[in-house]
Amino acid sequence: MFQRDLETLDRTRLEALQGERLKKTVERVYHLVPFYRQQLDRAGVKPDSIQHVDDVRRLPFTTKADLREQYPFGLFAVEQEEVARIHASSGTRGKPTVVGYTKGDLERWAEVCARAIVTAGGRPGDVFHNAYGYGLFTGGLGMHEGAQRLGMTVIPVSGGNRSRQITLIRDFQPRGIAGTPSFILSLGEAMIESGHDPRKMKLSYGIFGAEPWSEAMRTALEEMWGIDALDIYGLSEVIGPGVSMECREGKDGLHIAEDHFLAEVVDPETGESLPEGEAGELVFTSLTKEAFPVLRYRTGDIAPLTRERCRCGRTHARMSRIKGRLDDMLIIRGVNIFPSEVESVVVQVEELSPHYQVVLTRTGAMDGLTLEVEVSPDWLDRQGGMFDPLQENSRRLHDRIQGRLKEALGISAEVALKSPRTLPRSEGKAVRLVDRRH
Ligand code: DLL
Repeated sequence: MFQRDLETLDRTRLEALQGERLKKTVERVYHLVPFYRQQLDRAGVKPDSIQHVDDVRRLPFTTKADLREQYPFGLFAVEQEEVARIHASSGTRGKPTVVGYTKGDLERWAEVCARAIVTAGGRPGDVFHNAYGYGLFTGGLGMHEGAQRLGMTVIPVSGGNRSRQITLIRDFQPRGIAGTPSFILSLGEAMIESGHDPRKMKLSYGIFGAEPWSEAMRTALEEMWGIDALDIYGLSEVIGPGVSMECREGKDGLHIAEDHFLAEVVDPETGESLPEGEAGELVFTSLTKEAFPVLRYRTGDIAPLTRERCRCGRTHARMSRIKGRLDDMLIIRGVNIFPSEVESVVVQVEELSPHYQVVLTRTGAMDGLTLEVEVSPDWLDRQGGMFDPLQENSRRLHDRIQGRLKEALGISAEVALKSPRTLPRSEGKAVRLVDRRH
């Protein structure tokens, strides 16, 4: 472990530490951020009434909309001169959200990322291929500084340019690789196409996140690369990558860095706290941030939490793999569906490549769903090399997938089989959902 004392702190002491830090955070934002003072006053919460970690439940929520309204620097708790770095979300769903870090924040961020890398099996001295995008996105620089802090040899390759990445992996033989699961999958595919075997590289572990992915995708990535594939979670508003990380020993949920981030799960509709083990919206309160503290930030991400002891010895609570984002949840004829549930079906059908998009359509007043997915090059070769959707084997495959989707999701979805390499490949976060209703 990178910080054994902190990562295995017994829960009574951990909660006492969280309580202390929570109190300081609330005091800090009350005095330094007018928005939070107003929110706390409105909720009738006096900072000195915060005594215990459970008092977090009395605090008002903060939402993405609040962040947008305070664009760009309204929620910063330090003067601009003290902000050492700015990151921002891409703003694909509206105005970008901007976050800031003091020097101290950057150090703590590097620490939680170093922790995460060790949790995945990384060691000082490893060559580390970092294929998260560098720039305003937190993935590249966040993991970079964590790896550096750990004492690794970092390759800051960023996303994109597959052929260059393949050369670097072959020449430098990294032990660890990091990137979005969809990009690393397409990288492996490109490597195989260029006549090289990803399994023959020295890679031993992969740190994959920044987008939802499934257990079936884990198996596919592990088999493709001959590695252990581990899940990392985070969001810019809370810090970036390093909020939680799955351990190599357990591969069963992601340990939250609870000494820095206080996690809750609430009912997305009512905001009520949910009991341990029940899936709901993750909510985080930062406990050590200076420039951009957040109180009860509603992530929109759906997962349950558990405090059950993990075999790796870490005492920090675990969240499960993220099922999906609330904004990506589809309601088709009354049934709730996340694109990641579709992925589980796709990855398990041998005749398909794990490249897919879920397309929302509307006929009249009815919403419908079409799965666009590529057939695998191997399967196509066996059919004679030309893809013909009307050919009997194609039709049979089509019907089989439709049946599986119905079983797995409980609704009838359209299936559109595609030739290999016709759907867009991701350079970073994959676009799984395409809305063609309008
Ligand atoms: O994606 C931070 C990050 C970088 C995490 C690298 C992991 C690795 P944002 O761009 O602000 O930050 O996007 C945050 O991405 O609210 C989730 O919806 C989604 N997300 C992040 N990690 C995972 C994951 C980074 N492991 C948003 N599984 C979050 C599922 C994830 N979704």
